[in-house]
Amino acid sequence: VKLRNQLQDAIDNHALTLYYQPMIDSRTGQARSVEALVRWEHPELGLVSPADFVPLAEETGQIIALGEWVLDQACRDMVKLHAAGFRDCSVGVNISPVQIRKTDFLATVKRALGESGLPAQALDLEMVESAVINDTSQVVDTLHKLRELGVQISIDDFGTGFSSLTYIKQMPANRIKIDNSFIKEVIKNRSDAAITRGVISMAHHLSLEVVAEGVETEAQANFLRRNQCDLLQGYAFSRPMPFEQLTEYMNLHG
Ligand code: G
Ligand code: G
Ligand code: MN
Ligand code: NA
Repeated sequence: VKLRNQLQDAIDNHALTLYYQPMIDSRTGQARSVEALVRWEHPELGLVSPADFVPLAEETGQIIALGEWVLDQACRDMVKLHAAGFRDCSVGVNISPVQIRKTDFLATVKRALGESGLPAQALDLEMVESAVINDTSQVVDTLHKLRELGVQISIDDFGTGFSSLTYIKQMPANRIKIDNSFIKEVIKNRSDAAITRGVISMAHHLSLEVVAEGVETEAQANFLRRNQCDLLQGYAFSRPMPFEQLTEYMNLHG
């Protein structure tokens, strides 16, 4: 209860902040997308990871207000980045299944785009496959309407959880993000290597782009480049950073 009240305070008083992690084009080496990752600047605990409060916020319903703040802030930041000259950069925003199931989600996204002035094409909603489990048709319908607006959709943590290849057929996605659990041992483990290559090939046959997450070493990056993975994200390139640092980073790598 205490954490729940504190989280409400944080949402109301903007004690939340967004960090950004670049995704690197494997061919050009340039950053052409960034993922927004929320952090809570807690007065006593310091910087709290979303892994420690997003599940709570999903239980209490606070994820709706939190998610709207994240979406608005990410759009505003990206408009600033575009104004600084990086107009081809898109922003990935993590969307909880709880958010996408709310009937006014489409209106929320439209409002965030309208108020910020960010082109829909520069917004990329990252969601896990399980978001479309259960009330499938209504969610899939919302996803199609988002795509019609020009918004991009990424399937996050691909290959984990209760995933099924049925969802990849139903979700009107542009991109797949291969979960970092496959990338971790991709050099050492033949199964992980085979799965990663297979997912890249399957995605390309479905006309989807592929992002590898959790790329920590040059050897992993080389493996992924060799196998035509489109975008690389991970500590090998950059840790998530505050927006002020992102502008500097983009001046060097954008
Ligand atoms: O960087 P990291 O520790 O930030 O993220 C931990 C987890 O929290 C990841 O699964 C990530 O997808 C999730 N996450 C990060 N930011 C957000 C957000 O703004 N909304 C939601 N729903 N999840 C987020
Ligand atoms: O679930 P999602 O893919 O949105 O979350 C991304 C998570 O991966 C975040 O917690 C982010 O901080 C973390 N992350 C980003 N790069 C790396 C990396 O190179 N290695 C590891 N272990 N985690 C990473
Ligand atoms: Mn993500
Ligand atoms: Na992931």
